[in-house]
Amino acid sequence: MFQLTQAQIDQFNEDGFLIVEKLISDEAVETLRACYDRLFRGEFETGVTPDEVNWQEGTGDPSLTRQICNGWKADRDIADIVLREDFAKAIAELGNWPGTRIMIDNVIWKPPGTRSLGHHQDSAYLDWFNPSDLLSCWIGMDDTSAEGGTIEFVRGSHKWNHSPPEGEFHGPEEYRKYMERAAAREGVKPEIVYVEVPKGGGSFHHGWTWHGSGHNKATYPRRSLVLHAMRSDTEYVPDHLADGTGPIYSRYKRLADNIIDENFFPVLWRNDGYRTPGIETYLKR
Ligand SMILES: O=C(O)CCC(=O)C(=O)O
Repeated sequence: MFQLTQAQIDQFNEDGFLIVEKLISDEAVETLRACYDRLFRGEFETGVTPDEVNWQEGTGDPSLTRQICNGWKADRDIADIVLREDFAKAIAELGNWPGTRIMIDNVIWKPPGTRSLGHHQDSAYLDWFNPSDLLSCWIGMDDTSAEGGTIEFVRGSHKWNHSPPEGEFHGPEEYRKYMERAAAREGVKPEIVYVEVPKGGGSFHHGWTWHGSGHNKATYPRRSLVLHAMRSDTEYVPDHLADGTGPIYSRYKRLADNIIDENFFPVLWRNDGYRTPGIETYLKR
C-alpha cells in the first residue's frame, strides 16, 4: 500500500511534482516489461486495441520513443497498476479532490538512441472535460538517469501562466523550446529537476507543471508507465472543438448528457468509499 506523508503533499504543492523512490515491486516491474514486449508486438491480451497505438514492431520509426495510450484496456498487467486504489487515493490527496478517475494511461518505451519528448503542460490539451484538473503518476521500469532521457520537471512551473498547446510531442530537436519561451514570459530561469530513481520508483506531477524528456544517450532502455488521472466529479464539455486528445476521448461521450461514463473512465477511489463496480472482476484472470 502506497501512502503519502504530509511533508510529501507540502513538497508537491510547492514544486508541482514529487519524486518517490519506490512505487511498485521488482516483480511488478518484471511483469510489466514482458507486457511491454507483447503490446508493442501488437498482442492485446483482452482482445481490445488500446485507444492510441503510436508505435508497433515492424512499422514504428526506430528513432522515436514508443508510445501506446490506454494499455489498461488491452492488457490486465497494465490495468493491475494503473487502476490501483492506493495511487488514486494519493492523487486525490495531492489534488485535494473528492475522488479520482483514470483519464488515460501512457505506455512509454525509450530505447537507447531514441529521441526526446517535447516539453508541455498536460492540462493545456484537456479542455474537453471540466473541471479539467489533471494529476499524473509516472513509474519507471528501469533505473532512470538524465543521460538515459528520464522525465524532467521545471520546479514551480505549475504556478506559471497557462500556455496554449504548441509544438511536437514526438521527437522534437529542441525539446525544451516552448517551455523556455514560457519561462522567458514569466521572467524566470527554469530550474530543471530530473527524476533519477531505481526501477519501480517514479513521480507525481501536476497538470500545469512543465515537463518532457531528452534523447536516450545511455546504453539501457527507459520504459515507464504513466497514470493520468482526473477528478471523480468531472464532466464532458459539450460541443467543444478542442485540438489534442479531445477528438479521441470525446468518442466516449453519451448522446443524452455530459456524464463521463465509468466503463471507460472508472472511478478508482472516492472519499465516500465508492469505486466503480466491475474493476475487480475485470482484473481477475
Ligand atoms: O515520460 C516522459 O518522458 C514524458 C511523459 C509525459 O509527458 C507525462 O507523463 O505526462
